[in-house]
Amino acid sequence: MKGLVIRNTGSRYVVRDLATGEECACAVKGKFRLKGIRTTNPVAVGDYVTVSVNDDGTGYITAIEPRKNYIIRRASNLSKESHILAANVDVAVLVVTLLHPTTSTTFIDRFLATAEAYGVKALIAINKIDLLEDEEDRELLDAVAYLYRSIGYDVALMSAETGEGIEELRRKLAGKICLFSGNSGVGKSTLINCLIPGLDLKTEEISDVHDTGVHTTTFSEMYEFSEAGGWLIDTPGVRGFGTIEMERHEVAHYFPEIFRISADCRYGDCTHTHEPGCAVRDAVENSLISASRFASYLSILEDADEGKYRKAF
Ligand SMILES: Nc1nc2c(ncn2[C@@H]2O[C@H](COP(=O)(O)OP(=O)(O)OP(=O)(O)O)[C@@H](O)[C@H]2O)c(=O)[nH]1
Ligand SMILES: [Mg+2]
Ligand SMILES: [Zn+2]
Repeated sequence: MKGLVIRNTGSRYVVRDLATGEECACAVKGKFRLKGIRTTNPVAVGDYVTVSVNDDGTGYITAIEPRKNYIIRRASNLSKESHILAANVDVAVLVVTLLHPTTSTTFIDRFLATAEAYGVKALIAINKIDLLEDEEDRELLDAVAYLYRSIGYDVALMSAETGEGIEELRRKLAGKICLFSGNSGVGKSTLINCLIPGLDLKTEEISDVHDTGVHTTTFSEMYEFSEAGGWLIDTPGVRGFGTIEMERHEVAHYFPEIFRISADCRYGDCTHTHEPGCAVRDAVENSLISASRFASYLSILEDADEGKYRKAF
């Protein structure tokens, strides 16, 4: 049977038969590995697979179709193991909130850099705008939206609570396979419930004490969004976003605005940290590149250094 992996819990997978629409509980048979990367899950939600069905209706995944793309997250910066969030994604929707909880710019930038590295289009979905009542909060919203739009990212503003911006989001995602990712409590499952009436995914109020989500969604699952082939993938909230190992000189490639300006650096292999004649650091000083973006760039560069350190000792 040929099917689509729609759910992944630990080493168990649910595969939807593409011909009949029936679901089959599967395990993986044999070894599937991504070249050079250790992953916690060899098969991911969004994979097209071949299943050998047993007499009792369960099955074994025996082959994976070549992936159009996939997006990977390291469990933490020090972890060697990576987790494939999803495969064959058209849009990676990063759900962020400015308040309750507050998504850090480092988190946003690490996610965007990873999407760039894998060639996956990203959409920044700023949710819970109903909570931004003060003028100061509204100004912050404008500034964040302006920053990422000026780099070239698509930014959508919305409130799952009031419904504002939901129809626009629906239009942007129509007919596409969409991965929803972000910190716990930003409203990923709530948004998917808004977009697919009747779905009723579990959602939970964030913690008053910590002002963070309580990790309500515990596994990845994709839900049919429209008959035109649209799917929405809900995933568990993540704390940090460990990027995959990148070479030092590669990191700037995944920050489009830094990459564009780096053409004017004196040295072709400039890392924009200490070299003379660095156009990027000039641009940061003159506020042509945002200080928060540059800080995120440096934080990923540090990870790259750590990798080298580990390898050398
Ligand atoms: N005020 C307001 N609250 C919202 C909005 N969207 C979601 N919430 C609330 O935020 C809380 C967390 O929402 P969830 O959908 O469970 O968040 P999640 O991102 O799926 O969290 P995890 O599954 O833990 O990763 C719930 O109490 C929602 O009702 C919004 O636009 N405005
Ligand atoms: Mg959830
Ligand atoms: Zn430079």
